[in-house]
Amino acid sequence: MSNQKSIAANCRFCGYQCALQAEIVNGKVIKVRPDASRFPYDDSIQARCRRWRRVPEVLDHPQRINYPLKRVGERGSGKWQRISWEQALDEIADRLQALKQTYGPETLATSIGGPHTTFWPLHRFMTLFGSPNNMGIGQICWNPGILVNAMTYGWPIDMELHPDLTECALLWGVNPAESDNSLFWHTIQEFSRRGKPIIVVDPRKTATAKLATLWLPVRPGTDPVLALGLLHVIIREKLYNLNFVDLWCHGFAELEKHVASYSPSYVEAVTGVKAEDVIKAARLFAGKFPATLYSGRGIDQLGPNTVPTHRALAILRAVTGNVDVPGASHISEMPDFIPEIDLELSAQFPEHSRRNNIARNRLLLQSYSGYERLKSLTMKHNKRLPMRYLTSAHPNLIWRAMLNGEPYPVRSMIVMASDPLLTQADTHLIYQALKSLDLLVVLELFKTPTAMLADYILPAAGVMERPLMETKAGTANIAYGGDQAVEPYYERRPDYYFWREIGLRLGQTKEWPWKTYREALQASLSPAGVGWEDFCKTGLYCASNQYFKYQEINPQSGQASGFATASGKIELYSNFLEQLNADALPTPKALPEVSPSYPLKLITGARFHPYYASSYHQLQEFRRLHPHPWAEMSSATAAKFGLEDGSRLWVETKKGKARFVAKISEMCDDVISVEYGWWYPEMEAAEPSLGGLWLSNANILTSAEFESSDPLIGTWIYNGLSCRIEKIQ
Ligand SMILES: Nc1nc2c(c(=O)[nH]1)N[C@H]1C(S)=C(S)[C@@H](COP(=O)(O)OP(=O)(O)OC[C@H]3O[C@@H](n4cnc5c(=O)[nH]c(N)nc54)[C@H](O)[C@@H]3O)O[C@H]1N2
Ligand SMILES: Nc1nc2c(c(=O)[nH]1)N[C@H]1C(S)=C(S)[C@@H](COP(=O)(O)OP(=O)(O)OC[C@H]3O[C@@H](n4cnc5c(=O)[nH]c(N)nc54)[C@H](O)[C@@H]3O)O[C@H]1N2
Ligand code: SF4
Ligand SMILES: [Mo]
Repeated sequence: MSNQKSIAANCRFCGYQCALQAEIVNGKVIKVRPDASRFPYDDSIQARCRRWRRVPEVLDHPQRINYPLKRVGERGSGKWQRISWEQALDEIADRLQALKQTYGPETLATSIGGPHTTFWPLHRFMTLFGSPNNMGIGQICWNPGILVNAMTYGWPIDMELHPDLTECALLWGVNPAESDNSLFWHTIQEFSRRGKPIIVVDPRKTATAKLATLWLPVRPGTDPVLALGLLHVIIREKLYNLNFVDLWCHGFAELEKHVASYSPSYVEAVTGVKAEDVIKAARLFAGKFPATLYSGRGIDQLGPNTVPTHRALAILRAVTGNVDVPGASHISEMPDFIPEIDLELSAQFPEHSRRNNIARNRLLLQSYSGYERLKSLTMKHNKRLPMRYLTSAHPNLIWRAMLNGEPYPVRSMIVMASDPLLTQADTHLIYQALKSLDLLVVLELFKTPTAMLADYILPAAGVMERPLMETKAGTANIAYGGDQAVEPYYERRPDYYFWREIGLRLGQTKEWPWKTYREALQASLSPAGVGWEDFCKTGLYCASNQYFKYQEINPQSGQASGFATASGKIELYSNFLEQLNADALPTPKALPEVSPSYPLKLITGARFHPYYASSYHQLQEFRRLHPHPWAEMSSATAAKFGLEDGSRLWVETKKGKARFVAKISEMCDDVISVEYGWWYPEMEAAEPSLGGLWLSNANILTSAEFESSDPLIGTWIYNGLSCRIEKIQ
């Protein structure tokens, strides 16, 4: 007799984690449907989403990895032997121990990517192992906004968009129509239906921009100039919030002087946005209250221009009084549950290991010293940011250390839920680096191009097979998630299992008290006074947002608590940056030159459905819906190069070339926007093909050279590179 039941669980094919009911027969999910009884649920979101229906298919996809695999042939030859978890863990632990003895703990690096799984077990392991070389995408995703807002406001802020409360929305380099087809996008549509003004800053007229009252087609990478132009108009026309600026902002006079030269006509010349639109946008944004300002990866990936852009946007919110105001933003709180920083055991990370960071403290902010400086501010309000992600190593230095042993040899890497060959910059460099390793371990759902080069591939438990608890890395008092629906299929295990087992084998005996991932999550939630089962029932733990907290009187000092900065105010003029010998006011940096041989500007990586970075290319329905890697361009640009919709073309930069299919879109002229994450899982899972890695992979075109990255965070350029194109006959 079949054993049938229905279990509450969540989708995790994007960060929204929609509530589902899973129908289980004999331990396998045969069907899922939306579950209206739990958070987050929205039938109109699920009606439009193509991903959740594919849960049963992904769970038992023929290409899933089900057992630990050990390489038996040459690296990359595609020859594998199935082994037991015990054997895999014992062998990996032995090899890590031997490498550590020879080279020191820094010889182990790790790689993470988007938030597909919980990072803190990896970070906890690395802390205890003694290596500072956890590496990810922090420099170009999340960290710039977190670090800049923390130094400007004393803590990161969460943006708000309420159709009732908010009066204007400025969306800067963010395209939720493709990247967040859930609540945020839904709210923007509602906002637009109500006739409220939306301003979108994006070189492409995206589906989000199509809803806008005003679309500002900025030339890639010129954003700080545009933002300073808006500030110029707002200050010149006295549209700022005088009272708030007087009481709560530091350095207005310096700012006023600083933006004086960013006249609308100058801004037009640099950014391509018409002077009259610069004025219109400034008046619209400053003329409505409350107004919200969201930004996305469009500005996180501008190399040295990312920090000045974030700073200018932080200032734009401040001078218009849109900080800690319902409908605009709130300064978030530390969680009631155990924060990420404690789960990482960062307090135990020894000083000598910190000093051994691979950048040798050359980064001013994304470094242990930068972190400590920032912590001395946030601690004024008793708050601590997560440490490991905000100090994560610069990938370019890791790849180089693998190849040349400088500043020390990095001989091994553990890759979890990421695919560096497709999603990190400079594929050729990464390929050489991975090939040179003594030990490469990959925890994966699928045999990705990176996994194809591994010594061991370990089968990870994915959606429905493990519990979920998402937490904004401990920067806010919110957790959402739910339980697993089934035991992992075959011999898959949650990532947590791997880190704990390796940790135990390497002597980390006291620090892994929780046997299962569920127990670990339960323990981390317990200070909030919520049991795991209650949490799973609702799918959400959060406290209500508080506003105008800076006005609250601190009982000890008898004074308003203000902002956790050196001046106690929002720092328009940044004392923090001044102390680091960096620009105290946002100052645009030179853009990569447009040369006659590379006359076009390149965007690599604007999001598109139904894929998610390098994921889901195995699903035939998705491939039918979206069969080609597009290179978008305006009709004028296409005409210049004899291209039309569907033409095949090479896109080439100084780093290399890759092929795409032309798609004519409304966007800035002389700009090419290529999709990223493309590979072909149906092609051979071995060298030389590596699943079609070398065909249409956008990161063949990019580079993250440390020396030309931003000196504070290490941000490199994905948007605004110089390129050329050529029709494939
Ligand atoms: N050129 C360019 N490059 C970019 C970007 C860009 O805009 N342009 N964007 C960058 C950004 S913001 C990000 S976040 C990264 C994303 O980069 P990645 O995170 O590397 O890419 P994904 O395809 O999202 O996920 C990688 C792998 O995670 C696996 N996976 C999913 N769930 C689990 C799990 O629970 N456990 C384990 N072990 N594996 C799992 C999937 O099978 C998939 O192969 O790309 C970055 N790279
Ligand atoms: N479908 C899908 N959804 C995803 C992902 C995915 O891979 N696929 N990835 C997830 C991840 S990891 C992240 S970080 C988020 C990112 O979410 P978003 O930030 O919304 O994503 P992007 O599409 O990378 O960037 C937004 C916009 O920036 C624009 N842009 C490019 N260059 C510039 C520039 O120089 N200036 C300005 N102002 N804009 C520019 C692009 O045209 C694009 O429309 O999405 C998440 N959601
Ligand atoms: S929006 Fe779609 S992909 Fe994202 S969690 Fe919900 S159902 Fe899954
Ligand atoms: Mo990301």
